[in-house]
Amino acid sequence: MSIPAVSSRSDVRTRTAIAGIGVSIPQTAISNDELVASYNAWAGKENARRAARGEEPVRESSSDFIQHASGILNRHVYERDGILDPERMAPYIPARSDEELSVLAEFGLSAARRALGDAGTKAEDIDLIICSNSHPQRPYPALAIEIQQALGARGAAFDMGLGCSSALAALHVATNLVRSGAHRRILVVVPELVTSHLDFRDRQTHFIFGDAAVAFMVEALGEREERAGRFEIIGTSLWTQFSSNIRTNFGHLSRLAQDDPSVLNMEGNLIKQVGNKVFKEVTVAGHQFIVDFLAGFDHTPQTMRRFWLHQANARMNAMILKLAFGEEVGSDRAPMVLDRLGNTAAAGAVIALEENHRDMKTGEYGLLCAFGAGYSIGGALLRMM
Ligand code: CO8
Repeated sequence: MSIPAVSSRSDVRTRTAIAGIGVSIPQTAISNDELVASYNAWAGKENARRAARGEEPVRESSSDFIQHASGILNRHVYERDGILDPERMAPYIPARSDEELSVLAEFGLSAARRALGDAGTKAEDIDLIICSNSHPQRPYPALAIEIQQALGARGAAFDMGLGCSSALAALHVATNLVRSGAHRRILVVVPELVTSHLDFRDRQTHFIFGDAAVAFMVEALGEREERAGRFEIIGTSLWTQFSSNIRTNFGHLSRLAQDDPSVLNMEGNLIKQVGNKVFKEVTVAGHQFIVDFLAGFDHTPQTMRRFWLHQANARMNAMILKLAFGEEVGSDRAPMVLDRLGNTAAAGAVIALEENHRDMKTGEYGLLCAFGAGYSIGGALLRMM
């Protein structure tokens, strides 16, 4: 896998800052033991059916494996009962009418309002909203426009996405739109209801994901303006290379591939991955991206006070940092939220940032970096003002 030189510093025009961050985590949670018990109950019934047909049985899942392989102990979910019901193995989220606020708009708004509060900004002062996530609710109307209307923001709004790098991709776009002078204040909203798209009957992936929404405000800074406790965005970058190792095929064409296009069969249309290949490839690509990206700003991993990395797998992050640093890096330098929240897709790195920055001193640097399907990697170099 080749990682071409990442874009380095551009001609700095308008300076930019992350003016506020909001996080919304559902209250209900599922432990590894609960998840494994429901999977194994389903597997028991499934294997009785398979035995009757002379088919290979599915293997049981285990909490020990999950904890050892991923570092995940628990995940928070939008709706828990349906997931744990071996007859259903999916959250139950009732349909809403077109007149009601849609589920993902509501979820995103809960984080957006917190980001506005944190930034001390009124909705009418936002001039662009970008909704960016790995599991969008629908193609149109854009969820961002629904959020814009619910907040009472002016200007425009649009949706975009780049797998688990969606928040970083939107930060890259927003930063450069503010830098160029096209917009002054952009709200990025990232609602990740990943359990809606997860196959809880797939032993490889059933334990990985949780739900969370985040939002953050990207704002123009004056030429010499410093805002204590906020981050200046020094630079951002994206890298992509096509891979089907993490993939979902769900889309409008899914129904047409079936004999009866009026009934949607989700078989083959949920999240799937070749986990061990992804693991190997992201460790190489991730550490190289980090080293090259920072070098573009005359920085090294050693000059970073903190790393807020994508929260997919604790072992994976440890390995990426060991390759980048040449030594083990502790949790103070690279905090994890994955143990209690699971992989919350594009929200994870931003949650790590929100929870772990208040002790940073003026002038210290940190790297926000996400890895995702695509493959994709996004990075942002931040300086505490
Ligand atoms: N319970 C018990 N045993 C299990 C289970 C389970 N639930 N699942 C698998 N096993 C068994 C397997 O059957 C196998 O046993 P055997 O050798 O007897 O056949 C053994 O465990 C090992 O299987 P794997 O090799 O599949 O397991 P891993 O050690 O690789 O762990 C993980 C699986 C945790 C999924 C791991 O591969 C992983 O985390 N991979 C990284 C991918 C990832 O993080 N995915 C998350 C979603 S994608 C994402 O967030 C971004 C990824 C970044 C991509 C960007 C690239 C540049």
